[in-house]
Amino acid sequence: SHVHASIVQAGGITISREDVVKEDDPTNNVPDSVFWKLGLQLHRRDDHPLGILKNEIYKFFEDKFPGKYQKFDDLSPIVSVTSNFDDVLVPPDHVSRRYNDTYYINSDTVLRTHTSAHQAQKLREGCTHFLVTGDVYRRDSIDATHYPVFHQMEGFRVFSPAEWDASGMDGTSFALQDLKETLEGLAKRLFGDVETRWVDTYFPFTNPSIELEIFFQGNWLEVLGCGVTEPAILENNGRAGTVAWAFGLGLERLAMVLFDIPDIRLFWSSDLRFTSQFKAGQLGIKFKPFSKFPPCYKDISFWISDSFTENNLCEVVRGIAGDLAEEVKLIDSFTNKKGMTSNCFRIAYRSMERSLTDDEINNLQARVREEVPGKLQVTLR
Ligand code: FA5
Ligand code: MG
Repeated sequence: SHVHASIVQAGGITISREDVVKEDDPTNNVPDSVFWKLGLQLHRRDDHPLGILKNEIYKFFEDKFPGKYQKFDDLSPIVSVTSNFDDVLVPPDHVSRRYNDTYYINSDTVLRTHTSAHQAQKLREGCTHFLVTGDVYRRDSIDATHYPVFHQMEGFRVFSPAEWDASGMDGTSFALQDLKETLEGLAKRLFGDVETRWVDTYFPFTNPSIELEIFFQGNWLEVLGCGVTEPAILENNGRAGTVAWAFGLGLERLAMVLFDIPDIRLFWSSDLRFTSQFKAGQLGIKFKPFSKFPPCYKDISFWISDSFTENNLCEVVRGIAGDLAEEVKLIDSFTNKKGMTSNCFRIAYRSMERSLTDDEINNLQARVREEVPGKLQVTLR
């Protein structure tokens, strides 16, 4: 149903479908549906919730440190494995590198899985204070808060020894304190008086590493990861002897809270009932859902093989149903006496914009049943 020519513009370059989707290349796992997202750059639309949020965060840093932070929001999402993983010290055997989790164009090139992919390059270019915003890509499950494409903003700040010496603190404690203050200030600016908490975590590229959670509608929601940059990253990229902090925040997560957006698929909607509710520069808007259309559930059961993964199933379902697939959920699993394991998945089909017909859903489910055995090496029951 695509009427455009098969090229997109992103990161100041023209990307053609042939460069990104290679169905007969086993080192490539990018589906057509993901290629079409490459040039959309939702974060660069001033009247889109993600663009409104990005601009507000820019303003926070501009007010606090006028002219200090360099801002980048048009770097190509196609990056080397080196930039995405090695440069930020992700170990060679780390799970995030697997074909099951990352979109590979070939064995050396990926769709960035986080904006941290640009840290080393920006340091080498001499940047010391910068914000990098962009679309990021991950193979993942399907539900209201997960989508294979989402958006992050990376923040990075380098301190020279003179800055922490004067405080009487060591460099790491000084950077950590500044990082926390900065991000608590940002949360206050975006949400007013909210309850926040810091949770210890692990990232290969920071130590210590922490996550910020916001108490929202009765739950703690993780909105960003951050920490004090591993010295090796600074040493390898021309900044030996300095200390830095870095953060990566999830724009959809923050925007869902800010604007009351209930489903992550809505960010991609071109339905005027969605897009017309947001205005450039206006943060106080609450999204009014148009009537919620009923979901339709279809189950599929099959005997799995060792190579089966839920992410691969989700990719097949997305490839066929696109954004009509709301959720894919394992509802039953058992192993028989012969050691064969059967899984039953429940697929929820629902449009955000209209009612689906029985025919339409039956047709989608029939295509899922047709493609699943061949693509996933499983046997339907
Ligand atoms: C990272 O991606 C790190 N690069 C963040 C970072 C940068 C840490 C710099 C330290 C220094 P993580 O995978 O947790 O971390 O993602 C960061 C944020 O992106 C999350 O807190 C969340 O807000 C958002 N996020 C992660 N996965 C998803 C998803 N599937 N859908 C929507 N938002 C997501
Ligand atoms: Mg996390």
